[in-house]
Amino acid sequence: MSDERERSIDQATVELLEKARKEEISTVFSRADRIKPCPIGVEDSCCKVCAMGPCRLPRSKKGEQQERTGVCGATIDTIVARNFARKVAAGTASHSDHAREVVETFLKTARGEAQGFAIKDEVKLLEVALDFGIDIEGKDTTAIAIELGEKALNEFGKQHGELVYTKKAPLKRQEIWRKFGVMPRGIDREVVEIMHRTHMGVDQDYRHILLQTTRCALADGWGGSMISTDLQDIMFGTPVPVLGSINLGVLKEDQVNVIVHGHEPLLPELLVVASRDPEIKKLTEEVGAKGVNLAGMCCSANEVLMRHGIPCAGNFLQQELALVTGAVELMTVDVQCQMQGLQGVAECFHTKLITTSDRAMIEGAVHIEFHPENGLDTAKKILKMAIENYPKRRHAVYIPDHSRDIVAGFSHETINYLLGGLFRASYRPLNDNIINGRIRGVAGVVGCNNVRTIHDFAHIAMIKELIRNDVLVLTTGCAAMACGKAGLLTPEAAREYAGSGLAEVCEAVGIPPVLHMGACVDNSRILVAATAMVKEGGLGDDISDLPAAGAAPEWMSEKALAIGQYFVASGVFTVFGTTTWPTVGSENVTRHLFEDFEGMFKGTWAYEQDPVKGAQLMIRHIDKKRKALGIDKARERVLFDMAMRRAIE
Ligand code: SF4
Ligand code: MSK
Repeated sequence: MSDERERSIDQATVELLEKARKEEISTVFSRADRIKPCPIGVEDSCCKVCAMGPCRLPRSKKGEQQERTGVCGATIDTIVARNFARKVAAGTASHSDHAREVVETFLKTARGEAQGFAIKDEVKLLEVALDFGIDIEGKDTTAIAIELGEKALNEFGKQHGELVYTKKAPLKRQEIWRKFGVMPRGIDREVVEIMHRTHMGVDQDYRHILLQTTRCALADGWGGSMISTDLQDIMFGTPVPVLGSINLGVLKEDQVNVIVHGHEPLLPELLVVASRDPEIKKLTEEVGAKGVNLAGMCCSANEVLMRHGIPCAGNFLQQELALVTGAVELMTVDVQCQMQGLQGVAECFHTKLITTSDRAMIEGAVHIEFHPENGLDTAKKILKMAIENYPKRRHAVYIPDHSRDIVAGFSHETINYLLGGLFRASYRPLNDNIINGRIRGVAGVVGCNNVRTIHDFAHIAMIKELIRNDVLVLTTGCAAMACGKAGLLTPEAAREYAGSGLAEVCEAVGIPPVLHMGACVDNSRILVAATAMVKEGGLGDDISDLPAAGAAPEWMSEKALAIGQYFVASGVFTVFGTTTWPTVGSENVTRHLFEDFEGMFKGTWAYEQDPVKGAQLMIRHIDKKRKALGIDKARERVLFDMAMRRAIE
């Protein structure tokens, strides 16, 4: 493997990569050295949808004209658009199937059939019930929750009409969606329709395919993801800022280490409860451990971090390395972003890998299925297994001494409250600070890690450039964790890294310049926050008018493409990074997404490998929007005298 220090900017990762190399343990990093990306696949110029192919249609290296059609006559534009559409469908399906599981558990909770779950946030229950048009007058919590659960479940199989949550978007945005025929009808229907349209010999006009791709992505952002976030908040509590810690140094040599990995916070919530059970504590003492140390990985980590302050062991590229410490007794995985390579690493140690979803098994792993009806019993069973495994550690443990304190859990509701105060919760102060220029704009920087680039580097380089230029950053997923490890998720980071205007506001309110808003499905919180800014007034009448931009500089998953597509369709300028953009095989498709979409949806894609240049593209876009709003002059006048400082305090 190439020098470990070139693979990550995170020292804990580098140290464990060195350990893995010395002990000849296969990881995603070593496998990436062995397997080079396919040059045709990388530009998606390959069609495999029928058995007359696969048809490979790479771009000519010398640029000469050549016929680029498959055996059936499908053009390269159709092929590339079909491939892109299928990726967005897979991403939408993933977020939305997660949401379905949440809704079904929510319904069981409301009916008293789920063990260990409860309706924790009744205020949010009422708010969401009203969004769904439920008459709450004279009904108790149980009745409202059951009705809400049934209506939410209906969103998946609905065949006609419009998804309920699309009504939350600014009116102008809804009109745009209707005008282009991309208003999502039902979540499952939009995914199924992509699979049909991209079957051999169906939809063969790339513009038409990309419209359905957009409708499907909107069913994710304003459907599956938003439902998931809201019902999780009602069941587990709407996040408020909590103190936590992050990085592999959160593992404890003298404790039973259990890592929750994946995306659905259902079992992880119960593991938190079970870990505090006296019986579990007693068993832990009996094996000579000082306690059960629950830690999170990937988006499950974000979920339990922001609701319980459970430490976060790391992000996507650190999942195998957590096991390389030799300190992990047990790791649970449910769905999404869990590498099959985990089992190979687990077998090098005493670690037990437990698959818990009926939709996902890994060969060699132990399967203990989670069902809400006996969820707490399952959680205890899993913890007991971990405790029994503690005395079986057979290697010297090496836990890198790297972890950081962070503040996480900024929901839309919290931002509203923190900036506006308990009795006048509103986005007014945020909008005012954007209008007066202290805050230049807002950026959502989200998404994964990708082993084809330096771990965490692009996230941090981009975000530092943004906050240095007074752009407030909202972050989720693995990007949020990268920020935590780099020390950007503390209020003190404002003074150290932010421009003077942003730092003034952050210090006055006591918030970090980068706000951790949760897991991948919680990108819906960013949509809600953007809509709240529009509704507050003074920054235009659509999301596309806001001085705002989005980015996923280290994306890797199909879910990231679905997220990007719904951000673009919601009017956001969205920059993706890493080594390539998946539609480069077709100039027409790429031009349509990168240029034509701006005219249609007032939001567009951009691709930039260099994260600092990517940040500068976002800042240019933000400045363009400030100019259009007529607030560009404000920034020039901002000089932070004492009177202004007092005014924001
Ligand atoms: Fe080739 Fe057409 Fe079949 Fe695709 S659908 S594999 S382009 S023949
Ligand atoms: S976990 S989708 S690697 S953000 Fe949501 Fe991280 Fe990307 Fe998975």
